[in-house]
Amino acid sequence: MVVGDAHRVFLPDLGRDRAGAARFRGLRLVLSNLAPGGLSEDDLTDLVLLRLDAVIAIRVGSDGLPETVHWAHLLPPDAGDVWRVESRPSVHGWTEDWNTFITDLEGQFSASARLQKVEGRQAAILVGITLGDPRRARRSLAELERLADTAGLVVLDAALQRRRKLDGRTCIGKGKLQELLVRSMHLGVEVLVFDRELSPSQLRNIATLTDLKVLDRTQLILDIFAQHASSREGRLQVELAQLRYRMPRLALMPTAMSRLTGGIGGRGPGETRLEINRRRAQERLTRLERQLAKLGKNRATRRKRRQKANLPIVSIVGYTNAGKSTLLNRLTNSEVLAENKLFATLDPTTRRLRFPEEREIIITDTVGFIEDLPQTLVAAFESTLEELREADLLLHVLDASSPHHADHASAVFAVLERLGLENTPVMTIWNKADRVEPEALQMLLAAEGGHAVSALTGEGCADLLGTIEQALFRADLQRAVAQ
Ligand SMILES: Nc1nc2c(ncn2[C@@H]2O[C@H](COP(=O)(O)OP(=O)(O)OP(=O)(O)O)[C@@H](O)[C@H]2O)c(=O)[nH]1
Ligand SMILES: [Mg+2]
Repeated sequence: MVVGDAHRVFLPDLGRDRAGAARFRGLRLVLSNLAPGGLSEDDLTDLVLLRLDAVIAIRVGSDGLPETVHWAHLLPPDAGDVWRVESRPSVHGWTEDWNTFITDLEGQFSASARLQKVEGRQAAILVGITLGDPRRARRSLAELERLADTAGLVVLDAALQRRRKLDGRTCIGKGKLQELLVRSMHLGVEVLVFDRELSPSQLRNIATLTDLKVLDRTQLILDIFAQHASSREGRLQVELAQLRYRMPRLALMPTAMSRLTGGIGGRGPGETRLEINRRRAQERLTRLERQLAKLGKNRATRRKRRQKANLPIVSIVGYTNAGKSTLLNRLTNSEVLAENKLFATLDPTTRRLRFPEEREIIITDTVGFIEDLPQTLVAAFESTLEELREADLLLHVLDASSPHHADHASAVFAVLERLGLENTPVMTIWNKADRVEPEALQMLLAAEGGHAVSALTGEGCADLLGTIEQALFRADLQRAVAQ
């Protein structure tokens, strides 16, 4: 029982009982309505956001006696509408069996949710919000789907909202949020994934309003990194990035942390304890930074040794999934893990490559780049990426078969610039040539320059080696002449 005034009632926190994806709360909200008219906008919002069985407003006349009744309940997926509002002239003579009615309705919700269910994987809806170019937003959303899939989610729907400005509290508007919640009930979805980084308070507000697990693009990428990190340094780096992401959010999520942690978005490499409190988090952060600084020193020592050996260094860079590891394998006859997954490679791999005439070079493969690579990750991976500074030549691998290669290239150049590598020579490699029509490939090469190869079939790779050798040792020759 809650008492409000003629304008509004504040409902208490209803707890999280029964908050299964396709279930109602098991609560009906019965209001005495002093104002004329039926259900208000707020009443319908409560119906959706609180997943109430029904909202029932009984109009109270000036004599204090009950008059007309309006009530609303949610509708199953194929109904075409989100809710139905009904009314009758009086509370008396009401014979419907509410329990049967709600059980039936819930049955229809969970039947449609079950249809979509994939065993052992959490279902998600993707949410894109764009202020500008909807094409870019759609492409980014498609990429988010691949990220979600790599992280182990099943994507059942995606929504893109175009707005003039972001809603400070929840990023998207309240109406859209309601729509998403009903959709998630219809589909049995437990996770919303936002295609941008949410501020700590936005994250909290959306999670509190919807009772769904809320992830953003950054968390998803961090999660994939956490799953793929295998070296000690890589694991520490990911943990550092995760902690830096979570620290400002921990303060705002004292009780709701359970929704932030656990499952996807909450997996950490190694021994990360995600339920740690803020003080412990700060201690852990300091320790991680110290450990990483030490490992960074070792790395620098190794690098010096390599420099002493005076071997030229070639680093392979490029967008994630462009085929960098496959190319390294092809060029050096080795077997670095290459997979049709985003961020399959996290730890840099170094191989020696011997040309005829006893010329030797070092060739390294690194973590792939992506648009909007989270700042916390770039910072945490600094020592790994620092290796790129030693490179005499960068091989920029592009997926020639991707319709988005131009955008991928700009994302890669943006990261290279951020790392201060704009002066290192770059050789453009158009990979996956086997998947492109020869004429299209010719046009691409004529317009953009570079070398076409297929790391998979080996086509063009021998030529590429020759070009690399020339580029490196001709430079050597020039240096010798200059001295
Ligand atoms: N058709 C075709 N597929 C290729 C080629 N090169 C790589 N692939 C495939 O593309 C996918 C990604 O290859 P990887 O070598 O793992 O790509 P990567 O750039 O190292 O990716 P990350 O480490 O995840 O950033 C794999 O499924 C490869 O088999 C190619 O030349 N042709
Ligand atoms: Mg790789």
